[in-house]
Amino acid sequence: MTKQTNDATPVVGIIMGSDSDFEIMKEAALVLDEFNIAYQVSVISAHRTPKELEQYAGSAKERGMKIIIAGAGGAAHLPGVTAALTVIPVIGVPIFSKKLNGQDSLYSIVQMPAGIPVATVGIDNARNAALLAVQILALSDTGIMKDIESFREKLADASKLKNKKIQE
Ligand code: RP5
Repeated sequence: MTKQTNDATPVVGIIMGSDSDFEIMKEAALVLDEFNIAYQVSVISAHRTPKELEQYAGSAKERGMKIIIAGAGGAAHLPGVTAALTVIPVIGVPIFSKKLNGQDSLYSIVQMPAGIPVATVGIDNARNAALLAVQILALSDTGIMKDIESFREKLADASKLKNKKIQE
């Protein structure tokens, strides 16, 4: 399954090992929508469709992609194998698993060998993965930088408001 959200060349690839990961991974897409960043969503598995992954990750840079967000659960090799096949940054999202509560996913993604990093967020935290992607893109785009700065201001204001309510 591949879904491209708009006509612009996708700069972020959102991939996941199974369509069962979609409920979590769609959070990343929603964040990128908020920041008007073009992305492509695909289900690709390191185990079930390794040749497709090789093709996808191997051509990502040439296709204009700048960051890949990869979510997987259990024996979660997708982010690591993707990182091995490309030099663009890969952000891994460990997906909650029924048997080991996502700890298997987290450890599989975070324990990469030296030389092939995967920036790993918390279990099911696809939202943070997308925000990190936005921050990386902001380094070379002043418009995105302004947007992320204003997002942070709103976050701080909301927190101050909650604090005020507690004090009252
Ligand atoms: C992983 O196995 C996927 O990323 C998913 O989190 C998990 C279970 O996949 P399904 O059996 O639901 O397809 O590869």
